[in-house]
Amino acid sequence: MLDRIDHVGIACHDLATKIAFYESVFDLTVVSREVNEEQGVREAMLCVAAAPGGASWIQLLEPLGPDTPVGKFLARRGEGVHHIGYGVANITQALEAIGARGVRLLDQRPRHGSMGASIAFLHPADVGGVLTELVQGPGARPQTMQ
Ligand code: V0V
Ligand code: CO
Repeated sequence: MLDRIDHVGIACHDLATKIAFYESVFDLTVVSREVNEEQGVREAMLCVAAAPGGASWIQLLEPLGPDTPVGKFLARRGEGVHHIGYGVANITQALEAIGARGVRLLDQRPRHGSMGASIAFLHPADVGGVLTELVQGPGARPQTMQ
């Protein structure tokens, strides 16, 4: 059901500072920058590798305010890994199957995600404390490093 690790989301206080860190220390490149009002984030995607199954990304997340998922996370835990996003072929089918197995769905239906993807979150308390995101990428999503 889970095809690959699409991205790892990392919460940070200042996006520009964190981008500069990942670029200078790891030679990564920002592929996309977006503000997602619905999710309460300003985010950047940095391409890690173009493996045969598709690229993966580091998603740097800065909150748009304190009363957002990432804002609350930063206040409670500080900077660090916020979620794991898994690539799925059919997000609607995956949600239905996972929900039927007793995991609470934070999103009953897919929402708009980075670079045109469809995304949906699973409750971390039902996944061993890991906020888990399902990602169905559109054909247009870049699969190579740029
Ligand atoms: C909160 N908790 C987490 C967590 N955030 N546990 C693991 N990982 C996280 N990231 C735990 C927290 O420690 C508490 O556990 C409990 O959940 C309630 O925390 P809270 O601060 O009161 O927060 P809530 O309940 O208001 O909201 C928590 C959830 C919320 C997970 C429900 O953050 C949410 O709906 N997240 C999904 C949307 C999201 O994260 N969007 C930003 C990324 P204890 O202390 O009770 O045990 S957007 C994105 O990834 C995009 C756009 C993309 O990929 O394209
Ligand atoms: Co994400």
